[in-house]
Amino acid sequence: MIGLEGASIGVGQRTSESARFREDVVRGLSAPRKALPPKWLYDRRGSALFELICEQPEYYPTRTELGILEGHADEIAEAVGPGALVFEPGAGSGRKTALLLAALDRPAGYVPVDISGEALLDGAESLRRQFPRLPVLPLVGDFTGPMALPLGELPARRRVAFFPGSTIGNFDPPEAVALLRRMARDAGPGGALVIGVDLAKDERTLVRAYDDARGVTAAFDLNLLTRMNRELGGDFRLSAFRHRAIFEPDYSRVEMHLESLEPQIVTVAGERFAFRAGETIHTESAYKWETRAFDALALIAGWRPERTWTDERAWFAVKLYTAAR
Ligand code: AVJ
Repeated sequence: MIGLEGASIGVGQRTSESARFREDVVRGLSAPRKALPPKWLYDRRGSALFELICEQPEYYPTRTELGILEGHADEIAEAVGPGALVFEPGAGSGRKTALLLAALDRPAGYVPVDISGEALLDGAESLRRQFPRLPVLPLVGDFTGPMALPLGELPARRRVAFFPGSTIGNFDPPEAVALLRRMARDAGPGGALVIGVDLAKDERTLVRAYDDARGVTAAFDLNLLTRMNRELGGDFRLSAFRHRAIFEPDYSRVEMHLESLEPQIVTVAGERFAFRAGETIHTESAYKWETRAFDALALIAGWRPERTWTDERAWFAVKLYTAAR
């Protein structure tokens, strides 16, 4: 249980977050192709840098999705129906959620879930101020792992998973299916899913979105080295690495990498790891879906496609699914 000043509920997890971080780092840096799960990018500073990324001119997803949610809030609310309990795995600042909650007819409650306790509580606080009569129950925990959401405690006409931001794009398809399936189980019979999905588009636009001119995304990526130094006694020199974003057409995904600029040995988590010059740590994938391909993925996970809302360039989609019995 990770309770924060009694303001949130922890979701029983066997190992502490720091032990999980250590495990992931040792496993990820020992692999022939070094990689780390992207969730570790989001410590307090990482979450703040991500908010700043969302304001960069090159990072179109946030702006585009907000536009879709604003432009179609009434239709989305109509399709979701009255008395819905909204739960949000990986809840962020709450701006998108506020748009949805404001449009919904008498929502039964809101349950944000996030690994970053501070960011979660800030977001929950802001929503409580905006919707003083709405029950808001933040849960600190890693939604990518097994966790029991106490949703049964809040009676509702319907449970709705809200998963905006194209966070689903950070998961390889098998993991994405597993995650969507878990959301279907949590939403239960008659449940719904409102999900933001970033769509495939030209490579230049995609790569620039993950390598902005001001270097905010680079700082966000490199912050993972700072975090390993601080939390796992690492000795990464930030000047010996650089951020890179590449598009992998075979996987239709953008990849973020931290590239070692020289041959070097780094100590972290009490172990030594050798890097060749040019060797990278793969820190994140962001899949860019075709809307029909994503529907097929969702179907495998137990979700039937109902509606798709998109922008005029068809760069981003907000999609509504209902639980397929
Ligand atoms: C929060 C997962 C949507 O993949 O676009 C932004 C994270 N990483 N820039 C994304 C991110 C680099 C972002 N998501």
